[in-house]
Amino acid sequence: MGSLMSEFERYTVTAALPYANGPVHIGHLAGVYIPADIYVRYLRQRGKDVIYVCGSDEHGVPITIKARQENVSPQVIVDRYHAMIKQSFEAFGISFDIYSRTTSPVHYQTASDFFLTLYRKNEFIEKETEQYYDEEAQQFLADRYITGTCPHCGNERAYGDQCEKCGTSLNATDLINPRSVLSGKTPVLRKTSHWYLPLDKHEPWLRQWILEDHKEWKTNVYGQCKSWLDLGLQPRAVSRDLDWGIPVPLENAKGKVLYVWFDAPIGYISATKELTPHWEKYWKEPKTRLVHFIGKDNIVFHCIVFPAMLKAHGEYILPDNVPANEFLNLEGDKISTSRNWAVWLHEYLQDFPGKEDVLRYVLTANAPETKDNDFTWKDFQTRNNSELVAILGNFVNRAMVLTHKYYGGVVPEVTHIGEYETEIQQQLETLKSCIEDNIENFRFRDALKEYMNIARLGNKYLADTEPWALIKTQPERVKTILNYSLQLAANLAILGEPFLPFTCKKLSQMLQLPASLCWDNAGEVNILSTGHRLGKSELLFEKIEDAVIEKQLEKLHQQKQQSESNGPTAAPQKPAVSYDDFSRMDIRVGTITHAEKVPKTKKLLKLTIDTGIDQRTVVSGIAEYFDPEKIIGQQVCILANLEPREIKGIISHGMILMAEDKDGRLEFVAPVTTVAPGSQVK
Ligand code: B3M
Ligand code: ZN
Repeated sequence: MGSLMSEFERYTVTAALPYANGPVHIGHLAGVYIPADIYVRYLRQRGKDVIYVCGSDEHGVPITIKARQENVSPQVIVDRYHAMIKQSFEAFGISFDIYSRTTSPVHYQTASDFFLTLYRKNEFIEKETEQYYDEEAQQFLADRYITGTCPHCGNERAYGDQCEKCGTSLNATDLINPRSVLSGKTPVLRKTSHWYLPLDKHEPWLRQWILEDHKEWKTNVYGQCKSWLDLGLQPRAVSRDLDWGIPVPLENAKGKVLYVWFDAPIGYISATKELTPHWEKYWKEPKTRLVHFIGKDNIVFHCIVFPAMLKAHGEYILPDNVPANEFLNLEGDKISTSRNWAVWLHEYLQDFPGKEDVLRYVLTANAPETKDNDFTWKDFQTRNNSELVAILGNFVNRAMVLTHKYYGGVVPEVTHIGEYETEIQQQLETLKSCIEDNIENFRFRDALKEYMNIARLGNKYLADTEPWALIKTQPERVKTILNYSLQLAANLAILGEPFLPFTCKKLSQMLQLPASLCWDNAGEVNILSTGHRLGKSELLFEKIEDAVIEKQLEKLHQQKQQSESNGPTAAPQKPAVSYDDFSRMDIRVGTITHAEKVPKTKKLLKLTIDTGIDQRTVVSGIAEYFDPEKIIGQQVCILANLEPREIKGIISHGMILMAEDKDGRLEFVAPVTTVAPGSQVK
């Protein structure tokens, strides 16, 4: 056993609280919930006192934005997605001891009390700043409620916290032409006052605690903390002007709620309170190991802000480790909810019933532990077919089937222990301790690899000794071979439980293993006693065909296309014009009578238009979209009284009106049925 483990008497394991503003996808599972689940299942198997807590994060702007989009209250949104997320996790065997939510009364109480404790201890500073306020909607605007032009790239739809086009992170006051998402009006700056956690004050001990005392943290985590600390910490506001959240529990705080990142991590504590009356020992005793599993975008909150809150409070332990993962991509592209580029768990469960472990396996084998990683359906298929089916499933199946065939399903005796058997015993011990070491150090991919090596060892043993050939000539030897093979299968059932809980349960039933067996029984070749009767043999995995994979790929691309055509495709409205402005424009229907490419240009066509008043020449930038021959006779709308311009030596007399989508594709604007040339557009 690793020395790490023995220091601690109990474990509090948390997994990041997902926002209840949408369903969960494979990125969530791979980054946070599966690794935490493996760790916790392992600890339980080792008889440790461990709790695994999680719940839905139900406050914050992501929720209110979703609610606005659907025109329902935030409560409707969180109720819907909380139920959905909880169900998906359960179905994948994520074995939380409690899955709570931050709208629970216990959490309201816990978070308010936490705030009050810090307030009374003078751990906050109060500061007045100017923030954007929507006078029509009569409320302060969260960053996501302000759009405007990005000062860096000119994108007209940048948000108050970030421009998604060029990726720059912004302050709302950086935006050119800011507009409120609520009313479309220009917001005004108004004074508002908030409570801040002075992180700068905590910097010295944070530096020591992270950079000196926790050099063992994962490099990505340690590195991010170091750059934050090196930049110098600033006070951070812990309240917001919003109408959705936990009210700031002070008299003079009307309209103010706790900032979502203040209340959410306290959710871990509230969930523990809901779970057990003995919650305090999981949060206050130094012999408890607190471990936060999160994604990389949450590192600063869990390594710097929350620890500062815990320290300021004074009664709590600090996290001993924060094994954050990087991101999982999908088919070479970032997973994105808004672009619907994701494999949603509730859909996977429908499309692949009974294959929960296959996804657990693939996401662990390919986990983004040290760098961003890619999930592809092809890899999913290969790992299923050539690893789960061909290695693990195949080995177990051969051991079971042969035992049923030769010995009526009863474990045969060991007749003689040869060199090969001794070797197997030794390798098994080594592999088991490698699995332990890897799990204890949060290297779950490697742990899974070592686990699969046990099945590889078994396959090799059978292939090398060929019991099906020996049964005629050396029947006594075959008894030993199958006994050892079954012992390996039993080891697979125990040691694989953290990774593949459903499969291992099935395997345990096939082997009729007593429920009392646990981790410490593994690593040995005496789990099954001679004469023990096996259960029925079944296949653990089945092959996944190409057609199934193609269907998923198709679905993925369709999903994305659909979201693109539903998505916000229109450019924002231009400033108002008067009717007079409009009526000065002479727009009429004309017919193209002649068209040719303008030499030495890519985009330009020279058109002759019958406008009903004359035949005139117009140069138009549509050559990339239209073939000159094919547009003769096409009716178009033309702005006839646009001042003539010279383009590439040709006088262009008017402008053809085109419809242009957000990707720059062009289409003629024309009457639905043919009208007389010269008809006016009003
Ligand atoms: N809900 C952010 C996220 O899903 C947030 C995590 C809270 S953990 C206390 O990325
Ligand atoms: Zn930009």
